[in-house]
Amino acid sequence: MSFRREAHVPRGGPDGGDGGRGGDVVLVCDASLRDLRALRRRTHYRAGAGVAGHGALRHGANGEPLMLAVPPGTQVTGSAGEIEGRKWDLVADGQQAVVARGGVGGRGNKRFTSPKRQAPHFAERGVPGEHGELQLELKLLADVGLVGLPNAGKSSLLARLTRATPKVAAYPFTTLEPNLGVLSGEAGQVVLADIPGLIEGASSGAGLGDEFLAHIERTSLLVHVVDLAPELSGEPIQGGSVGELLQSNYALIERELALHDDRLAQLPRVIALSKSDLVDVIRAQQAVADFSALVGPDVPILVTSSATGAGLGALAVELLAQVLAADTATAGGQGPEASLRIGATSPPAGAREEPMLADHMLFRPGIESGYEIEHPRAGVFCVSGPTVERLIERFDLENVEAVSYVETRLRRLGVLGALRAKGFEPGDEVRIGGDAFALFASAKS
Ligand SMILES: Nc1nc2c(ncn2[C@@H]2O[C@H](COP(=O)(O)OP(=O)(O)OP(=O)(O)O)[C@@H](O)[C@H]2O)c(=O)[nH]1
Ligand SMILES: [Mg+2]
Repeated sequence: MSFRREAHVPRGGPDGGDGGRGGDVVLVCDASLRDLRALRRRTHYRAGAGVAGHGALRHGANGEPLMLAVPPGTQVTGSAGEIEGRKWDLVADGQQAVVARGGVGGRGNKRFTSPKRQAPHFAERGVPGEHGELQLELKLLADVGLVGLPNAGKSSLLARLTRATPKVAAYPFTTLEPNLGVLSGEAGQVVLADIPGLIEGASSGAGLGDEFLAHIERTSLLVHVVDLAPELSGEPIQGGSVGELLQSNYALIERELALHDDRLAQLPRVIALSKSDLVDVIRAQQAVADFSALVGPDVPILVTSSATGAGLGALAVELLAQVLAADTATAGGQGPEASLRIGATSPPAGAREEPMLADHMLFRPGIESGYEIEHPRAGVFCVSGPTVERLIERFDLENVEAVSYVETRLRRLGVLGALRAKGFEPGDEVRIGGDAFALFASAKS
């Protein structure tokens, strides 16, 4: 609140400027980041506060927004406060999510002038900004997931197809954490994810469990790696033939995938029959015939060897073709979403509760004008409702002029009329959002 005071300008009039907005807290997707480590050091973050308005109609500056960089693949969930339950999914470089909005500034007294009120001696308070807690989860963003039994040769394939250097060893569960690698072709790049081996019962926790499958939930293609020589890794061929063992190994993994997540089980497949250098051509050919009878003509089946390099070129061509074709199919005239390649990495709409994409999130306080009146005892009325409570919060009710302004607003909202209908008399006490004050206004509008 301010009045112009200057020599030779008597009755300069109100000149209080508005307060500035509080800054927003914004998460920005930064492709140069790989993890959330930078956010470990601090737990509290706040954006800049808006500056109070000044005399001479100077508005206060807006608060600086706080920009926090997160890596692609970060999923964000509001877990407390006003932002509870909101979700964002940051996948593309430069994408932004306003996770908590700054409050709006209060208006200076100049704004409350009217023909009747030429010198308002009150101003409005600013509204507090949003606050709350966020949970940040990083999920790998890969186009292709490698799945199979432990020791099937998944990490060896990743190492041969990309420049990644995952640990490879002749025992199960060599891979404990997912590894990523980039396969480059002329038409583009495809990110491959190698994950730990699955075993029977993984979906209920056996072996390393199936939690890491979350990392390949957003892939668009799975390579199911089947070891052509399981007996050399110590798997007994009991009773049945090698062919039957290969098929039952395949079925076991497929079952675990389906138990983990139906969508994962629905993804397109490529079958890689690995370690072909360890078996004769007859066995490899027989396996191809058996698998194609099982899965039909739409699933490519490739015989590969990470030792000799056989079949790896064909596998690379197949992966590049399938993933890049899926990308262009989804990018076809679908606007910005598809060009971010979200189409290729996120589940189809309706398949599951899909988090909103950061670009499309916009939250405004709902305009809810409802209110309720209670009349606990003679001479006392309690009014509750978001709009009236917000109105009261923003003014100093010790200030007679501010109360008179509030009265006018209450009358327009119909609150005074409603109070009268309940037996309100001028001078009765009115309680709104923790404040109690006497209202003398009549209900005339
Ligand atoms: N001869 C031969 N050996 C292979 C081939 N591919 C993988 N191996 C061997 O098989 C063993 C397991 O290979 P990995 O690539 O670690 O298998 P994995 O599927 O990643 O295994 P986990 O991470 O334990 O699930 C290693 O001893 C590899 O050297 C291949 O094409 N030919
Ligand atoms: Mg491995």
